[in-house]
Amino acid sequence: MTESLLDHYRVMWRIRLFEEKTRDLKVRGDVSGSVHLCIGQEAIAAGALGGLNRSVDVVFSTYRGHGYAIASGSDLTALFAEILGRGAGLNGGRGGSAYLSDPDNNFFGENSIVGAGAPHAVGAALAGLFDGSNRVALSAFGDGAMNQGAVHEAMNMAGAFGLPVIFLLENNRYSELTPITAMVGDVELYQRADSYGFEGIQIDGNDPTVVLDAVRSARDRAARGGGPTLIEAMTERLVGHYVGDVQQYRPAGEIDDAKTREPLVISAQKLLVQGFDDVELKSVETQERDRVASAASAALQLPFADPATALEFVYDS
Ligand SMILES: Cc1ncc(C[n+]2csc(CCOP(=O)(O)OP(=O)(O)O)c2C)c(N)n1
Ligand SMILES: [Mg+2]
Repeated sequence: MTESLLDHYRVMWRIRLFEEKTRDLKVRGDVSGSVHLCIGQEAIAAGALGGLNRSVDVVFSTYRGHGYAIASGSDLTALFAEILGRGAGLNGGRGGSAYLSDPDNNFFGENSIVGAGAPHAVGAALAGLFDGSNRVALSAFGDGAMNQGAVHEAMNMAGAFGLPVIFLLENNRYSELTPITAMVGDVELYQRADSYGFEGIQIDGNDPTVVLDAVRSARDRAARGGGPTLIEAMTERLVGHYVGDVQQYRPAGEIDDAKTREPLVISAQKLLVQGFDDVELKSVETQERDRVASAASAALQLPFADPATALEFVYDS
């Protein structure tokens, strides 16, 4: 269980350092395809997983989803190996950065098609009503995805059928290079839940405890037959949309300002108030740094996936 703030702090460092290492690997040319990092948004995945019933609930994320795999308990070496295209990767080197999945840990994966995870989550929740699992499905997606038809259809169906789904909106206020203010007439996105007939709330997505509490109560409601919830978690992306995005479109000072209230800063401040000291907090970071570094080194030693197997698992009708 990832429930105490110290647990969250550790998982958020693991995600942050994994992302920084992945960025380094991408920059030096070891990773094929585009890479979208969740630096600054770690509290959402870390907190959300703590609010679920991990033995039955299932999670769907976007291409910015390494944090969900890590918070779900995926093996770090297998994750790096997947991103590096190695045969021993989590998905045999076929998925890469944007299509990780780990069904053994109930992480049903990333998806590079904006908004495509939401109908999948609705399907998983609907199936759970028939297979006796009583699972709740969590679908995480961005503010830009709120304008996709698939997300509208998913929310409409979940509301109409009262399905056990948690729609977790990671609002970092940008869709690629476009601010949310340029894309919608009303930026209070959580209010859209009203029109689907279920509750919508807006929370601080940089505080893992707040995220955990919101997900846990949405989960309780869903499990009681109370239907879906839309949780709008406000956050900030501290890096570009993809590795290589130079971000000319961001106003001067915006990122520096965001760094004063980012998840690791907020949690460290709270832990100090709870009585932990700087040495204890630094040792969490150091342990996670060692863990991430050794996982990356181990993955880099592994052989690349065999191109001759590329068509395995591909459906041919
Ligand atoms: C259906 C579809 N349309 C467009 C794209 C191109 N695209 C990739 S990421 C992205 C931005 C999505 O923004 P948001 O939903 O806010 O998520 P964020 O990247 O901020 O996490 C877009 C438009 C895509 N991948 N899929
Ligand atoms: Mg966004």
